Amino acid sequence: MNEPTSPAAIVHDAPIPSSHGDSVWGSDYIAAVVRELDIPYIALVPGSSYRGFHDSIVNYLGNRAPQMVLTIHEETAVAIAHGYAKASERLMAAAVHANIGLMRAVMAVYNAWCDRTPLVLFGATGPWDAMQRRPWIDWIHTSADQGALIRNFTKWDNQPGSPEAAGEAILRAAQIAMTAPRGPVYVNLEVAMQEAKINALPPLPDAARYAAPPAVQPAPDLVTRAAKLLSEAKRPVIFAGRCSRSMSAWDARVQLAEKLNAPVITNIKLAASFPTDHRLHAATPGSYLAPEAYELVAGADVVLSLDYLDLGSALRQACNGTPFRGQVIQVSCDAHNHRGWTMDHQALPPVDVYLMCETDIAVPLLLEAVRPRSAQPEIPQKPALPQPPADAVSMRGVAIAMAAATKGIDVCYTRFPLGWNGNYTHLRHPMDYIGHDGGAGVGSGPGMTVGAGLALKGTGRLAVALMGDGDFLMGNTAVWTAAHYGIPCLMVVCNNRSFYNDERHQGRMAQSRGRPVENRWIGQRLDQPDIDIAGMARDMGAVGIGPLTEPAKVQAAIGEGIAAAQSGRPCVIDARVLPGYDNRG
Ligand SMILES: Cc1ncc(C[n+]2csc(CCOP(=O)(O)OP(=O)(O)O)c2C)c(N)n1
Ligand SMILES: [Mg+2]
Repeated sequence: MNEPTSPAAIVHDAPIPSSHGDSVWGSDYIAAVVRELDIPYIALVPGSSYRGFHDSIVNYLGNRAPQMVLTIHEETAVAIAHGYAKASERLMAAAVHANIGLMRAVMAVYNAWCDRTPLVLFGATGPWDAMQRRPWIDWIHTSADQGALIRNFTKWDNQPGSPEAAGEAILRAAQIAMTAPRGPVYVNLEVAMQEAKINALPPLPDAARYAAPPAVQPAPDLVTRAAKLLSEAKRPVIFAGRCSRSMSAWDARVQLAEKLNAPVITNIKLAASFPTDHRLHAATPGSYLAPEAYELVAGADVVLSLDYLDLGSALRQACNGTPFRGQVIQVSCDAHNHRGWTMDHQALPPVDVYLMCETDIAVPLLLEAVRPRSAQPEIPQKPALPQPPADAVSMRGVAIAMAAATKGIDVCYTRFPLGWNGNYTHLRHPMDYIGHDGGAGVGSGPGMTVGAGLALKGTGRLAVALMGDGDFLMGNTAVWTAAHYGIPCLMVVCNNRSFYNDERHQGRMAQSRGRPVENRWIGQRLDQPDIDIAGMARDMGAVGIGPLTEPAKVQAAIGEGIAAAQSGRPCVIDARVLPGYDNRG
């Protein structure tokens, strides 16, 4: 699954053939340009602001390339495109209606932005010419500068004034989205422009001439300097951050770590970047630097960051707030996306050698240039894993059951719940895990899982999510989309019947203020009545299993869920886990 593959067929909502005659409309040209870009799917919630574009996809393109993927929430539409891109490294599109549809999509766009994931979002606005507006509705669904809603966290947006300009805008949008650091872009199609009859289809562009540029290469003298530092280091440490899903790039990272005998630290918010059971994998993958790695990092004389997430804070954390004294080699082009509205650039790390390129490009050059180091590092001991309770379902119990039920099966994890211990699952392949959602916007789990399932259909690898009940419930209607199109995926809901993360916050707040910790559940618990998550899944056409309350039944249930998903049906398992986190104190 390293190279782009042709998408496997999903259930096709096939239109009856439409005879085009001689008449064409603006949106026909727009749809035809989208087809040139080889965007396989467009996830959407419909709306009259883009009824012209919608008609062109169905009746001009025949609902193929792109094929519509209907969703019930705009956040889901964008999350599907986000998950699809993460699992395939291909561009997918989404479409949302007017200003209101865009308002619904906003959080998912922010997630994709923070996650440096490309997608093209199409939107529309009512007629800009006030004389053409229908009473009432066109007035409330027309905004000046609609793109402003998401401009602070998109790479580019545009409201083209003609079909030809829209064609150019779409080419530019795709090019920018796919240029590293990647991200979402927005093209807003004004309704009258879509619906205007045009005399003839303008010539279609040769999309290959508008592709993203080749990856930037680092200056050779910087590679030499970085290699010298690493070769001569006494205690080097590698932070493996944002990397691609390529197997050859994965192998090069492993070879570099082995040649240098350098410990490697990974982050659970990011996709798999290094085998977690390798002798050099140094610490529990978490959202924050694991305490067992503090000494290792604080004592490092050279740190190599492969576009690590929040390197600055990890170094500060390790050094207990004092300045990090080693040399830092940063491989990252992320600063091209750093702007003022959101602080998603994270803390500013000190850097001595800065290779401003993608990690996949720098690693093979460094591998070639470094001298082998034979000194064996001292790898910190990862904490022992807890025993699961025998009388109740727990996150630990689910992890053990999952490992047993997936033995010999290629799985792509699309989500781990917040309380997951990074040592519960070994990641041994770049496709074993696509990372979190980037913006920590709860509710992205189901949509991203369905998007990954769509990308993985027919590849032999199954999209599997372990997610919180809050995450599932906020984005649950993605299950219907998966059921409708026959998209294989398994969602195991670690259902503690609470927004438990925030119970912990309320507990700490109460403690610090000397107030009753016992009240921390108020305004947090999702019980009385308990929500029948498996029933919800069944009602949307998926296989629903549970609620599971007996530990002995979890493994068989997961096995059943995998079999259902492998047969093309999405499955949701409601595992009633005890509240509690296994990754933090
Ligand atoms: C859109 C959004 N709203 C609120 C939050 C704050 N928040 C962070 S975690 C969390 C609870 C998530 O619940 P669940 O998925 O069940 O996981 P649990 O906390 O129970 O482990 C909330 C509400 C958020 N991150 N995103
Ligand atoms: Mg919960």
